[in-house]
Amino acid sequence: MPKRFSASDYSEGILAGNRVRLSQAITLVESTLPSDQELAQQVLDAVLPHAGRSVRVGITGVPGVGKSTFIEALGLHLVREKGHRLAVLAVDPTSQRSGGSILGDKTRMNELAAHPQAFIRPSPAGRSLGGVTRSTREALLLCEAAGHDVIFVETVGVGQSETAVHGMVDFFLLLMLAGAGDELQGIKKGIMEMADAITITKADGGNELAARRARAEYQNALHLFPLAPSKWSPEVTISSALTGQGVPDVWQVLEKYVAQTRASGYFAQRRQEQNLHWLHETIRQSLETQFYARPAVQQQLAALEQAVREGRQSAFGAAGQLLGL
Ligand SMILES: Nc1nc2c(ncn2[C@@H]2O[C@H](COP(=O)(O)OP(=O)(O)OP(=O)(O)O)[C@@H](O)[C@H]2O)c(=O)[nH]1
Ligand SMILES: [Mg+2]
Repeated sequence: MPKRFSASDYSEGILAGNRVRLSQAITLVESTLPSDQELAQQVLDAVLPHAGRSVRVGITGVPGVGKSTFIEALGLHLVREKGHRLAVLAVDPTSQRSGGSILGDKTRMNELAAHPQAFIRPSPAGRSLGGVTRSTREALLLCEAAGHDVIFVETVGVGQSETAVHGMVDFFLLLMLAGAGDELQGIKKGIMEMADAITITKADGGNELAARRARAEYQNALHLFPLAPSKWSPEVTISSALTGQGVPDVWQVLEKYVAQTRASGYFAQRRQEQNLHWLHETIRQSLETQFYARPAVQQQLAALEQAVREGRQSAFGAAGQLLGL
């Protein structure tokens, strides 16, 4: 039985930069036990005034595009050259792999994982998108309170998790491969529209020319999208995580974005909107959980489902009956 810490044990440890306590607190926010959740909320409330001072970056792209290798290269640049403190989190609700994608990938992030200014945390395994999104967002706040001033949130660019990640970050980076059609890359137009920057990966060896061509194509394609509320025109770069070429350029684009949107007020406004969205999302989720946990609902749900399936009762009527319980 692990020792049970108090809320202030956690919050003081986190604020002092204690990585073990940070990890334990993230485990706490990932827990679905009501007693853990209560404690987790106390910890979050205690550290919240110290959170928020970071740049939050979403990173997405189809499996194999080179996300892990790129995060290792850019991450090392940030901690070594720029003196940043980086945290890498993941939203990977589909992962059945032990501990999620990042852990299986740690071989690709060896040096970064071992760096004292970097903190890497895999996606909680076996949870719904809503559950993973909530705990990742809370983990992000804990990392900020621990002094991490750059947060990467990685997700695999194939499903709905991009929208969830987009809703918790300041800047959204899409990794693409040259020489493969969009269909091949499984990237939907909606995901391209969310991107503040695209980098064409693996621009090395015989691939460089194709990468330059792809860059021009994507830049043109992005110009066709209406200007985003940020008033920022997304930029396309090419990079190789293998040689390191073009990797710092991606960070320069981000710094330009942050400077521009901070000056315009959009940066702060977007965070406020995200907080509000999160308030309503939390209410919606807890109402739903409470509803399905009611004994009367649990007793009658199956029978009403059956009635709706067989057309004996309308969905609307059955829902009304359950909600009235
Ligand atoms: N030539 C070249 N190969 C690269 C580069 N970056 C990654 N790769 C290779 O591409 C493959 C996939 O890289 P990962 O970093 O694991 O890709 P990923 O997007 O994290 O993949 P998932 O975790 O499965 O979603 C590996 O074999 C890498 O060695 C690069 O810049 N140049
Ligand atoms: Mg990976």
